[in-house]
Amino acid sequence: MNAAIDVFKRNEFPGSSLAALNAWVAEVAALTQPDHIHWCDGSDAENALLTKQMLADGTLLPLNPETHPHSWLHRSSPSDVARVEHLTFVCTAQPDDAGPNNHWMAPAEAHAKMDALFAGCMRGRTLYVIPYCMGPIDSPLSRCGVEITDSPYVVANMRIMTRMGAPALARIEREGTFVKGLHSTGELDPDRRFIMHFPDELAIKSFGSGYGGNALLGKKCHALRIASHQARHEGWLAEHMLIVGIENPQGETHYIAAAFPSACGKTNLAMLIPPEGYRQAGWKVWTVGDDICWMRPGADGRLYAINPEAGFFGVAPGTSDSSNPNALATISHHTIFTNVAVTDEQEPWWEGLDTRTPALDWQGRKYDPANGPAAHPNSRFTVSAKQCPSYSAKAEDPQGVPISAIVFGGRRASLVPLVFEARDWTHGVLVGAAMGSETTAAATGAVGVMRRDPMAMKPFCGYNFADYFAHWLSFDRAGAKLPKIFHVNWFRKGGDGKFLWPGFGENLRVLEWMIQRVEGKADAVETPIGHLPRAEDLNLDGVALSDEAHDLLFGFDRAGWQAEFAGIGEYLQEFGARTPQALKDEQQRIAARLAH
Ligand code: SAT
Ligand code: MN
Repeated sequence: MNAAIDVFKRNEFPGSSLAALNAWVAEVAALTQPDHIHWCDGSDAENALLTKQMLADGTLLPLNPETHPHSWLHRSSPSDVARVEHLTFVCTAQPDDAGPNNHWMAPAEAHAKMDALFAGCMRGRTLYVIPYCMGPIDSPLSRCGVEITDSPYVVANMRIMTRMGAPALARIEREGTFVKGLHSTGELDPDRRFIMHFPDELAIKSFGSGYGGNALLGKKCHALRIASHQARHEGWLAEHMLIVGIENPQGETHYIAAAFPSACGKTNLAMLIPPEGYRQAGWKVWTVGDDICWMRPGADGRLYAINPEAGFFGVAPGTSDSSNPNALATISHHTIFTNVAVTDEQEPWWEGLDTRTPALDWQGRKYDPANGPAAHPNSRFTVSAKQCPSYSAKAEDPQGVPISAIVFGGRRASLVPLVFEARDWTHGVLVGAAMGSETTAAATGAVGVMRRDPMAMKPFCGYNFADYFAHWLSFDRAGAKLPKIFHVNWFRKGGDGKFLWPGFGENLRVLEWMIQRVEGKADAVETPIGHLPRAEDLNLDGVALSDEAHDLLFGFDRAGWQAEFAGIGEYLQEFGARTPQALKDEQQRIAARLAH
């Protein structure tokens, strides 16, 4: 079939956005030479047909239809299991606009490199056109995009993760602009794999990977890297944050947005189940989002947030009935599992789920502990947010939810206490900019190495961090009613190398303290690094903490923080003269206070 013939979705008036879309699809088809072109409408019938096709060719494997109805397993290429930060580029005219936090390539060079890879790459394949909307379809905060891909697995995932299909296409037609994402799995060759972003053109080109963050272009590529660039110019924030609503026994709900690096428990915190005592007292937790948050100031000066995604692409290992029963309920049907193990009964399995021994590992080999974990440490589930028992009705509100508190956090085995509060917005921005965390399996490379990960955006900020910090600072202006900013560390370890804080549902105790601080009802101790609670300021009923845990979780180690602040000062220097003076001043003020 000649691809050029059926390229056109509809006859269009020249100059309309659908004309632009048609022209782009025609251009891509001419370059990539697909056998077929399919415009995705997002319907059930379309999804059923694609699923059938993927089951037939082995892209998807059936799971136990009794225990996991309409759920499938996908095994990726073993060399394609995580984001590839070293192959991810931001292509701005000036390298300084991408900043030292990004890999940079000149746009013309990047286009030439990518177009050479895309040339003819869809021969024998179908080109899918996926119109999608990030955010509720009728929200002024939402933004649309179109992903072109040759992967039906990507189509199936995008259908879960975004509002995909006909309504998105209608909005694109109305609005006139959309982000263009071009993706091909190519031959999945790690040496011919690149993820390129062109913020000035609102364009993405991704080749050689089928993995989530590299291939589901609505997610990190659009909703963070491109959106952060748009947000800077339009006065809003695109952040790597979960959004959770905490309802107190009086029925008042505070919404909290929290930034943690990948695989540090965002999904668990977003779906938290209150400890027994809290449940009995009437506390409830509502999930708005688990990974990405778009926020903008409302007419009342508060920040209003939407979750641009429609589903969860969550880490499977560690998800269990005790760590996250809501997630387990969510993924009990209509779920795509990627790189998990399976039991004899064809049920999906991963480390930490239960005590069964799996039959096959994530590569489909007979399970042998000598080969390492049965499920890949970055194995994932893709599932609609609507299946989550704690999904908030407000998640679909076009106006978004008002944010009372922003939380930053990382994996820090030492030094960093359980929680502290920033004195004001500028201090809070420094707390976010100085965030550090030990690396996880969500990206290729060494695991467990401490690195600076400002606002958990190191892999995702589409422009120079110095400008990003300045953008954050700019929200502190007349009339603003900004959230309080906190820092948490669920991962502090004791002398025996074990975690000191029980985490999971118990984290609500820390969130309650934050809410009380927002309401002006809780005490704290003033230290150079911010306001720390004493143990007695938190409700710790029913939590057994050792003396060591008390000391380390609620303590302030002046000498340790002196060294930390020296490191933060050096880190800010990396951004040179572009670093906002207000941030440098704040760092120096605290360093000086720490010195005596
Ligand atoms: O791979 S994703 O970017 O989609 C998930 C993550 O690392 O946060
Ligand atoms: Mn993430």
